[in-house]
Amino acid sequence: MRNKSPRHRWLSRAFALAILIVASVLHVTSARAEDGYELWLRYHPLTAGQATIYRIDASQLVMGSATPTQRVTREELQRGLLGLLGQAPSLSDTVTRDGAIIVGTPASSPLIARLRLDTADLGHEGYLIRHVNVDGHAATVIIANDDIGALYGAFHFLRLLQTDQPIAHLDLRDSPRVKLRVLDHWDNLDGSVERGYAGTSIWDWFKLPDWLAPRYTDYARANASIGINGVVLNNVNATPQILTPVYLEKVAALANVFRPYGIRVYLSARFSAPIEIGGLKTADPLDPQVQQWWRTKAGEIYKLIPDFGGFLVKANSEGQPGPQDYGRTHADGANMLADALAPHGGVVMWRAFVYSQSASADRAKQAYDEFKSLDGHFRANVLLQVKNGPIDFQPREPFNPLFGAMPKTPLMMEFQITKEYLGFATHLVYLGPLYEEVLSADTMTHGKGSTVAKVIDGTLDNHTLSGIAGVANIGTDQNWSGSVFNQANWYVFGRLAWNPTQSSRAIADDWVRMTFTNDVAFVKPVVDMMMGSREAAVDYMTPLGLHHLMGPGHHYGPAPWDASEPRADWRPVYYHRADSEGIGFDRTRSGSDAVDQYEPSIAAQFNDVKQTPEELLLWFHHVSWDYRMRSGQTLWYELVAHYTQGVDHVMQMRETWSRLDGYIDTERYQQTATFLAIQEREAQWWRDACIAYFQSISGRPLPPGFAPPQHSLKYYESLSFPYVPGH
Ligand code: BDP
Repeated sequence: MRNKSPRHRWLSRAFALAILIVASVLHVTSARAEDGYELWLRYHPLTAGQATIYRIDASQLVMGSATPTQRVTREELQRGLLGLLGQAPSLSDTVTRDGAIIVGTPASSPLIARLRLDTADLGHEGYLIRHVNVDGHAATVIIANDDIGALYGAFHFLRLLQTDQPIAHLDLRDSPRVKLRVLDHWDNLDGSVERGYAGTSIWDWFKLPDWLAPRYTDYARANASIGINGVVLNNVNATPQILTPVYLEKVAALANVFRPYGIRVYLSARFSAPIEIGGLKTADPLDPQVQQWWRTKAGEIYKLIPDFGGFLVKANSEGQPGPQDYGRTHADGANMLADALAPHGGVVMWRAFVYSQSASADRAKQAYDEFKSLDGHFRANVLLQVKNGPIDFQPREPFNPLFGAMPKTPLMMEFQITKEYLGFATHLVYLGPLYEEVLSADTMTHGKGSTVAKVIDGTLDNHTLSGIAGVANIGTDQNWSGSVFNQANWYVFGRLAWNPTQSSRAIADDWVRMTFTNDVAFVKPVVDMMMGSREAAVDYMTPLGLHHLMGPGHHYGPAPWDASEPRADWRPVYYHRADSEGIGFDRTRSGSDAVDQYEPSIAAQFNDVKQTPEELLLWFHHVSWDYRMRSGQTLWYELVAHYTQGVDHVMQMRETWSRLDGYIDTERYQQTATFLAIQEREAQWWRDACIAYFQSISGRPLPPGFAPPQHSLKYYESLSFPYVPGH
């Protein structure tokens, strides 16, 4: 701790007192109605009941407003300080009293330059926040090398206030570890959102470019507050129209709104666009006319959007066109687009989520099989975007074996934020632990400690280009994400994208405080509830390494019996392989040998049923129903126990929530209570349907002490859902 002069101490106390008085005058009950629109940027008065002493005189804000980013930074601080402390700060060029907040860059502010603080390690987006003395006055500075860093710093500072942190002696510096921190919107031009459960698309394409909904600005604020610096506006199952002049004008209008917030726009590009909107006969990446078409298109885009980010491409996957249609490789396709973008500084995010038209022996192996050998064949401005697991955003998957296996290629993580496989809008499932589990997984490819986080932040193989993407859960719902708790998944994604080594619990703690209240009697149980929620979903949906048991097409609810899909590898029965003897997908050396896509020591572990973590048992092994688990119980017993435990956990979450009535506004409280009731009912449905089905296969009696399913298997099989959202 720094030494403080007696005068300074006296002043600090005086401010503390002053602010406490203001705060107590402004004290309002937390029980006002809210609709969730403000997200975590909820600058409501900090209550006098809190123990914090706000040693800050918010009445003086010393900062410039010469650039758009400086202006939005100033607006955000004014809005935040007014809301939180009840005082509108005055703007000033000089520090005339203690407690001022000084914001800017050494280049834009002589005052900041004079402080000579070391900003060398902050890079373009980093910042430092520090308690300093300026002309005899105590002040807080938020300094960066570029305006955008100062905006990020301002949001960090506001977060400290919002979460009740001491701010009197700040000395912190932070900068992002990952370069591209991107939200992927699976939004269609007709306003629908693929796998969207929060209303329709927030992009009002029809009224763009003229009408710029205020929501676009709030969206940009929210993203900037957690460090997101890129957005892909349209679905990976892309229509070529987005690349036509009419739509590019609209895209440019959105880019203009986002630019001050440090956010670049990207587009999903349909590989066959040269045919569909270019009038060419082919989209062959080696055809000079095709190459020229993309170069011209890139030039056209950059004329409108000079900081355009680049293209995201889903090629030769689930029926999408791609280079393989012409006998070319994924590298040929990606490089052709990369060459068109390179002169303008754009990148290609090429997806590794591919699988061929004809179902293979093990779909889990396909991405690795297709891409591993292409390592070293991509241009420098190509990132390979890899889903976290080898199948498809399931409640639990082992990490994708491509992580660590392509050292010469920057691998970009793709997480799903929208809960396509985790209960849509209504289930309370905090995805922080899922993301953290994947990011902290050790690939072992460069010895111990070769975590997935180090692969994607580029440090493991010295890549300067790095990225992480999350499939957005945002729509026109007033609360943006379909439920208040789903906002936490957007939030934690951004925070982990900034620094993938953070703890998801600490992030949940921040989110709860910012979103609801700092009252620990509320914060603690809610954070606990969030932290346990993902494991609960794994338990009531797909315990012990099971996966892909959901309803066909729409993915709502359980359907482990389903064999209706046209492709074998879209059917649950393909994945669980239950028969009278046992259950699970044999991916060992005597099965599909997917284990050998991992580094040898990990492969050996997964290959050995005794060494495989039980949470992934049925992912890698087909075992007998009577297989002895570590608990000494049979697999059949443990399966039923896990399904039951999942439902019990949801009951506990409801119970916890029922004790928290009165801590927050009625609106958000009630909606969460109702959604938890839906979740409990659906968790019970998952459990009962899966147990009924697996019992019909295993022929085993229900272990004693467990309730039988509420309905017959026939009943569960008879349910059909023609109008599920997001499909
Ligand atoms: C699957 C979704 C599908 C997406 C696909 C993808 O069900 O809607 O198009 O992922 O990521 O999980 O391309």
